[in-house]
Amino acid sequence: MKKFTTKSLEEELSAKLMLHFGKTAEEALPGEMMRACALTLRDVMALREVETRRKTRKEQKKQVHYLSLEFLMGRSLMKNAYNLGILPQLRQALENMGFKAADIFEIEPDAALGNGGLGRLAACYLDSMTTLEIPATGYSICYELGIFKQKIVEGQQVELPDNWKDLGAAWLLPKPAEAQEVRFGGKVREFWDNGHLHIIHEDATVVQAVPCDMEIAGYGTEHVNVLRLWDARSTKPVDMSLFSRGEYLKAAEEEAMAETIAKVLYPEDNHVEGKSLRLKQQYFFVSATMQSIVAKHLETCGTLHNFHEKNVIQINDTHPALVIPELMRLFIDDAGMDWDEAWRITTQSVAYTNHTVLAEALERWPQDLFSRVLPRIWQITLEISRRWQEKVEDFYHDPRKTEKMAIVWGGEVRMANLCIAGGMAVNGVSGLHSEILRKDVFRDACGMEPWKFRNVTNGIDHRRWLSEINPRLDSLIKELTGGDEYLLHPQALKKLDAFADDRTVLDRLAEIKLANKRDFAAHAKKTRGVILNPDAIFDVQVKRLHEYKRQLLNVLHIIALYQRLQDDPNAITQPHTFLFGAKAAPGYAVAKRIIHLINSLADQIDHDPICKDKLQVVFLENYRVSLAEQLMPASEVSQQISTAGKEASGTGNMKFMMNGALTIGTLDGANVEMHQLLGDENMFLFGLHSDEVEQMKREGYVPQRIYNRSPVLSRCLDALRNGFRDGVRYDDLYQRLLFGAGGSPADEYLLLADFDSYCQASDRVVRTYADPVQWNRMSLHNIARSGVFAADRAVAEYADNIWRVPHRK
Ligand code: 26Q
Repeated sequence: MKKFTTKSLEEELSAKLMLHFGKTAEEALPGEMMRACALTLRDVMALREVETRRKTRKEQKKQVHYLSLEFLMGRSLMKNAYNLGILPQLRQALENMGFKAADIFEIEPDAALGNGGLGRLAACYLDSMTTLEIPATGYSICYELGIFKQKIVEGQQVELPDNWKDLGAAWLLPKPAEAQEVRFGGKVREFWDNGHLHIIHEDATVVQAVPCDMEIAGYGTEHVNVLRLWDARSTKPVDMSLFSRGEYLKAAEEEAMAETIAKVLYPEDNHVEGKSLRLKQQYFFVSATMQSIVAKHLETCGTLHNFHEKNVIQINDTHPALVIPELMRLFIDDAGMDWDEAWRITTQSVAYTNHTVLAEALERWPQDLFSRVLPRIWQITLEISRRWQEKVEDFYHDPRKTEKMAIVWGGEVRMANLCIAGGMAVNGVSGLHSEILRKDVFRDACGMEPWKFRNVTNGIDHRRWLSEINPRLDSLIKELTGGDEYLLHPQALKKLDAFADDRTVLDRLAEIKLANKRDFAAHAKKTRGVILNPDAIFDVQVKRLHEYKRQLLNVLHIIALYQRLQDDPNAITQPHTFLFGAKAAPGYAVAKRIIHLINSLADQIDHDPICKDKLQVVFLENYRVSLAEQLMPASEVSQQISTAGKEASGTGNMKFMMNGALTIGTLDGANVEMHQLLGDENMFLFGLHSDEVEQMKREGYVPQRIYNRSPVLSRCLDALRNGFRDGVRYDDLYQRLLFGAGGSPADEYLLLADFDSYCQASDRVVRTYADPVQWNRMSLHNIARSGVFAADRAVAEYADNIWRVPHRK
C-alpha cells in the first residue's frame, strides 16, 4: 500500500481536480477541493475494503451487522485523514496548493442522518468496530434530508431542510448491482404443492433499494468497514405498456412511494408517532438489509443452517425490530425451512439494545396499519406472538403477566416485546438503566429468561472527541503519558492521575482551556456575531430539548442568579456564561416554548447593564456534531441534570469529561458510573436519586407546597410567568410546573423538588472555580478517568459478551 507524502497528496489532488472538474488548483473552488480530497481518500479506503472483505470471506469470519435508523456521522474528511494517518500531510498539501486547510474542512456539511444520542452512538461504534478489526457493516437509510437545520427567528425555532447530499455525497459509492426489491401492501395467498406450503405475495407495491456505501477507515489498521445506506427508487421506468394492462396506477403508486421513503429522517427523539411512512422506512431498510445478508451468507456457506454462527444482527433500539419476522420470512418462505429451525436460528442471531425507559418512546404499531402495509410480516408476527404467549402462560400462569409481556395485544404490536422474544440478548446502555430494565420495565421477561438481560455502558470515539478536536490537550497527554498509547488503549489516560500535584501540569491544563475558549469565542464571533468573554466560566448544556433533560431547571436557576444580581450588583464576582444548544422536535410545543424562553432570558440579561461582565446567556443556533466539536474543548461546566431514572446513559456527559469539563449532575444514566470513578470530590452531584423520584411520585408529589415554602423559587416562577423585556409571557410553563396541563401532571420531572439542591451545587461550582489549582486538579482527574467511556471499551464488551467475535486487543 502506498503511503502518502505531502507531495504525492498534492499530485493526487491535482489529478482529481483535473479529471473530475476540469480545473487546476488555482481555478478550483473550495467545494471542489473538498470533493477532490474525498475522492483521494476514498481510493485508499476502497482498496483496503476489498482486501478486508476478501479475508472475511476466505476465512469465513463471523460478521456483525449493526442496524440503525440513524447514523449521525458528522463530517468525514478530517476523521478519515486522521484515521489513515495522513492528517498533517493533507493539511500541508492543501496549504501548499493555496487553500486554508481549516476552510476545506469547514465546508463539508455534516452527514446528519440522526437525531441525537442514539444516532451518534452508532457512528462512534462504527469507528471502534473498524479500529478493533471486527468485520462489521452498518445499515441505514440514505435520507435525502437529514435532521433539519435550526434557525432562531425572533427567539423561536424555525426548521429548514438539510440538503446535505450536494457535497456530502462525495463519500458515497452507489452499488446498483446489489439492489434489492422490497414489497409492501397487497395480499398473501397460500397454497400447498408437493406437501409444501407456498406463499405468494400478490399485488404488492415494489420499491427498489439501492445501496450507497460509505467507507469507514479504522485507526492504526488497514481494516475498512462499510456503512451501507439504502436509497429508494421505483422499480421500473414509467412503462407505458402497463397503461393498457390497467396497471398504470400501480406503477404510479410505486413511483410515489419510492420517492417518499428515503426522503427525510423523522425528527422525533425519545418520542414515537405511529406514522405509516415511518413503518415503511423501517421495513424498507430491514428487508433490503436482511435479503442481502442472507444472499451473501448463502454464497459463501451454501447453507443457512449455520447462519447464526457466521452472523450477528445488532439492532439499535426497536426501530429495526422487523428483522425478526423478516428473517423468519426469508428462512421459511424463501428457503423452505420449518418454523422451529427458523426460530432457533433467528433467536440466536439477533440482539437488541434499549435506549429509553420513557413510555412515550416505546414503539407500538396499530395492528390494522401493520397488517395492511406488511401482510406477510403480520402473519408471521402473529404466530410469533401466539407461541410467545403460550410460553409465558406456561411459565407464569398469571393473566396480568400474559398481558404485559404480549407482543400483539389490544390492537397493537409491541416492538420491545417482539425484540425480547426474538433476540438472544437485551442490553441497557448504563448500569442504572440496565438495572431499571431488569427490575421494572422488563421485569417479567427478565424473570422468565434472566440470561438475556445485560448491560453495556455506552462509550464515545475518543479519537474524534479528544485527540482530533482538542490538539492542545492531545499533545499534553502524549507528552505526559509517554506517547500515543492512549489512542488505542484509552485506559492509559489513567497515568495522568500521577500529575495531580504537579503545578506546572495544572497550569498548562488551564492555559489549554483558555486557548480553546479563545478559539471558540473567535469562531462564535465570526460565524454568529456572538461576543463571548473568555474569562467567564463556560457553563454548557447541549443536547436535544426534552422536558426530562430539564433545560428549564437550568433556566430557573439563571433567573434566580439574575434576581440575586438585581438585589445586589456585587453578588457575582466571577463572570459566568451559560451556553445552550438544543433542537426541539418540530411537533413538540413545550420544547419549543423552552427554546423561546432561553432566548427571551438571554435578551433580557444582554440588555441589563447590571449583568455586564457578570452574567450572560447564549443560545447557540443549530447545535450539531460539527458545533459540538468546536465547543467541547472550550467547555468548563457540563450540565447533566436529567430527572434521575430518565436518561438512559447520556454520551455528551462523556465528551465533556474527556475534554476536562467538570460535571454538575444528577445520579442518572452514566453519571452514576462517572461518580463511582471520580468520587464526590471530583464532580458536583445534586438532586433526588432514582428510587427517591419513584417514591415521591407514588406518595403524591405537590410542587405547589415547595413553591409556597421557597421565596427564591416562587420569585423565579413569577418572573417566568410575567416574562421579560420582549413582552413574551410564559404563563403556560408556569402552569405546567405548578398545576400540570394537557394530561401531564404538575411538574412531571420534579424540577421544583431538585431546585434547591441544584442551586447549592451551582454555588459549589462557582466557589471551586475561584480556586484554580483545585479546579484544574479536578479537571485532570476527569480526563484521567475518562478512558472507560471510550467506545473501544464498549464495543469490546459487545464483541466478547454478546456477539462472540474476536477483536484486536
Ligand atoms: C421512533 C419511532 C418513530 C419516530 C421516532 C422514533 C425515535 C427516534 C429516535 C425514538 C427515539 C429516538 C432516539 C433516542 C435516543 O437518542 N436515545 C438516547 O440514546 C443514547 C444512546 O444510548 C443515550 O445516551 C440517551 O440517554 C438516550 O436518550
